[in-house]
Amino acid sequence: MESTRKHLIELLTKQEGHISGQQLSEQLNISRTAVWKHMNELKKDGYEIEAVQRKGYKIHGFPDKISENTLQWGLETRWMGHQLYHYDQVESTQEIVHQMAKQGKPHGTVVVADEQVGGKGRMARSWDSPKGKGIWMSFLLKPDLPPVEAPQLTLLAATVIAKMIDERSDLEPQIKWPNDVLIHHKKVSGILTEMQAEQDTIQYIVLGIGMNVNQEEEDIPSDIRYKASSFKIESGLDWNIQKTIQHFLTLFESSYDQFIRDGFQSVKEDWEKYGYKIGENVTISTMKETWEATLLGIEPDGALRARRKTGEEEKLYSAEIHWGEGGYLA
Ligand code: BTX
Repeated sequence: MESTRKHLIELLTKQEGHISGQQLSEQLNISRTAVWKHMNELKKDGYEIEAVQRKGYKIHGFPDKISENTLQWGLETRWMGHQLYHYDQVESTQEIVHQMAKQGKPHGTVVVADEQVGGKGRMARSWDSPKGKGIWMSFLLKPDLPPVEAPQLTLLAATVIAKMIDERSDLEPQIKWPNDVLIHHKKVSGILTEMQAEQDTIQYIVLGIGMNVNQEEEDIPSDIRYKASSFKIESGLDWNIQKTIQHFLTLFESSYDQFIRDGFQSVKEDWEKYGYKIGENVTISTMKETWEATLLGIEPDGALRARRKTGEEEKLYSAEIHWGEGGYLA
């Protein structure tokens, strides 16, 4: 959001009574006409602002509606979401962030949409993203890491989502390797990490997060209802989407900074706290074979560690895991 508008909301919020156009114009160092124009923009975003002649302006209500303004107001991050864009409807927030990366937008740029009509999952799968019901968001990251370490960011994002759900509710989120967040065995969130790299350097990463927040049972497509759910269905409560996004961005920023500073170890510990079916038996399919295994955890580099019936331990970077009873196959 434009910093003037952010400052304007701050001034209106701090003021007990009315604040005059003159005072605002002086404090913001803009003309009174500019103050008036900003007020109109805020009203369009759903802020309830009263204007009384000779007294000035007073704020009565904050919008429910998500917008760049409402998302940035109260967002206390150092870099995450300082450039933040909101759209009512898009094909996919991933594509928008890819374009932004090419235009040279900075690390931490965030794009949020109310609805996606071409939401993408991994391997050309689709991601259902109904209007106003969830968080459909992608962001641009420019980490100074070798490309082989990029998948660790997917695990990091999953950990942050699980932590956020844990902090905001009584739910017990779990992470299904590598990238699904589950509640009561059902998928409530998915992550799509796309990378542009050149030999040994990551040019940029577009990290896409889908969170099913306020869908009711009937909002979930019937063919995936058996394996997909939402925070609302599982908690019985309506979630504030704006606050949930802000909470996520704040947690993500601090976990990301810690990861860049200290390496994957901190992520690994958190991940294992939420790891789904760790210690349990599953069936694993790789390109070569299908075998019975016990999931052991993740490796210091984020690979999945599993033990064969024969006792041999394996490190997996990509595999289909058949989760058996109570679980499902992506
Ligand atoms: P995935 O390939 O792990 O999961 C996709 C599969 O999950 C689908 O084939 C379907 O079975 C199921 N599915 C589809 N929609 C949903 C849903 N809303 N909830 C639960 N299960 C579903 C996961 O891919 C990665 C998803 C990333 C989505 C974000 S949203 C913002 C960004 N923009 C975009 O286009 N994608 C990302």
